[in-house]
Amino acid sequence: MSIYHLTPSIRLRRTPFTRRVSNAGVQAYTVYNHMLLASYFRSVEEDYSHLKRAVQIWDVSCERQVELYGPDAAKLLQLTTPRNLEFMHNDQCYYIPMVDESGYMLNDPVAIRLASDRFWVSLADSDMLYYFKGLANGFGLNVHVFEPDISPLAIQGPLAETLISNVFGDKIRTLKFFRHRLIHFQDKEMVIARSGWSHQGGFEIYVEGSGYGEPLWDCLFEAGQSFDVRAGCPNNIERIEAGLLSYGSDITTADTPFEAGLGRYCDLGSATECLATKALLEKQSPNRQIRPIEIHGPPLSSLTRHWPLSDGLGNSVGQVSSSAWSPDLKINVAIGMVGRKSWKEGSQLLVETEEGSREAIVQNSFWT
Ligand code: THG
Repeated sequence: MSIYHLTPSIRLRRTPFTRRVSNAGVQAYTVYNHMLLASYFRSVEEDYSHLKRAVQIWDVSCERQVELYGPDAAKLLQLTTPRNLEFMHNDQCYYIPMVDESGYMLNDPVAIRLASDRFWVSLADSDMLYYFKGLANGFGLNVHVFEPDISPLAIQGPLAETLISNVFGDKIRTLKFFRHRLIHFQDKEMVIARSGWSHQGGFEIYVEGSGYGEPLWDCLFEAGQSFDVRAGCPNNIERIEAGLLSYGSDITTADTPFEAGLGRYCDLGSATECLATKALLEKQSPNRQIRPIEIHGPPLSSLTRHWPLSDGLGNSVGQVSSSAWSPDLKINVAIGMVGRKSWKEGSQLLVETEEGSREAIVQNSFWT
């Protein structure tokens, strides 16, 4: 891939942590929700090993929030997702497939319920603010839809809980996965959730405004010194091992939640208010689905276009959308969309990479 330089402008929004990320030695960025997101600090491999043994602080401000606030907030959100929100608690987060009226994926955000009439939708990489505004207006709903000034900061890694309890007290250890509560930092209340885009454990703090970004960052680094805390970012190797899907890469508007392997988040019997429920009833047995794939041979470089998958007879059976060399597993781990005839565990396929043809084996489950 060529190296490009970025021309700064107001459109390329800063975050409350931009200066700290830059001083921490970020080496490459990707673009996410029209913002910069660090993609590695030392190397993807070094960041990976560190993430799996210590604790990292991630500026994930690009996980933009859409706030839905008002009597029809829950109704509006339910229009967009086949996951039943009826029994969601006010301290709960849900990973939700978000779909259009035909059941095609528009986003796969984390929804945070703050009150019975108030949600944040913590977006993956697509512009859902306008979609929500359109639906709210079209349906004449009584709800405010806007982008609040919230910048998530993730604390991820096996030592994340130790670090967070050192700063905010031992009680935080009782916070359950995908639950949130309020913490106090200086004179400010902040929402903290046990969540994050890794399988190493950790938290996300939803930082409001820009005034507390650097003090909070500095406080976490001071407290984490003895745990070898480092600046980090979502790690492509770790997230493929964990099977965390990336919207825009592994899932697009061409896919249904069932094809994306997110059928467990579809409650078609109860989420009847979702615009796509009827359409999805017809799409429950897809002809292709996301699969973990091991690619044989030496480390492959990152993919810059889809890698076609074929069976032994030369028939096209799908494509690989993400791939990385796993230093721990010593294999190339990958995510692909695979046709029904070829998707069973152990299925031997051929993948066409930039570095030639390789043998690829469909796995039963992701690696963590
Ligand atoms: N945190 C927050 N916002 C986000 C992300 C996040 N927005 C963008 C992106 N990540 C959205 N995508 C995902 C994908 C997977 C998960 C979270 C967000 C995730 N999945 C759990 C898993 O697969 O193990 C399961 C969650 C569940 O079952 O409820 O965590 O990371 N704020």
